[in-house]
Amino acid sequence: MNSKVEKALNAQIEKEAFASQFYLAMASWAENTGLNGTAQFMYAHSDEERFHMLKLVKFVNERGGKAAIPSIAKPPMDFKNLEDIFTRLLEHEISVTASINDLVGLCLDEKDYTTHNFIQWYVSEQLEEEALARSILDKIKLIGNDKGGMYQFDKDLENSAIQS
Ligand code: OFO
Repeated sequence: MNSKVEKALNAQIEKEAFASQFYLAMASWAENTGLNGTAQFMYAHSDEERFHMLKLVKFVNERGGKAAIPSIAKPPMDFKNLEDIFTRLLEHEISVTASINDLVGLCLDEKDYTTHNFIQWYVSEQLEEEALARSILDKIKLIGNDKGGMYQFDKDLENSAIQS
């Protein structure tokens, strides 16, 4: 496999692994804060990011490259509130989208059309994840400090985590 593309895919493996840990830290914080719906949502999201990482690991190995399993930086343990965690989630997804876009550019520069094709799945996934994070943040902003609204929001997230 093209060594520049292999290096970039390995960097992406690390980013997906960190995203998984980061959302796991958010899940744990939410669980300890009594926000069970948010916790379920974040546990599920953390699993998804691990799946994104595994998909890359398998692709690199199948294409004759060597997937590097990274050590992962410790994510924060404490968050301020719901708005804080979803703002951070959106910011993180935006940074992941930027690195996916860089990967697309690199594949084109290196004429690696197979990886280019593979990475399109991540392009669509990022689009969905950013849209979801934005719509959740909009709701949180609407609710403001209304406790009843917050309770309902958390319940709704629990249902969406169960369905997804
Ligand atoms: Fe949502 O980050 Fe993976 O791709």
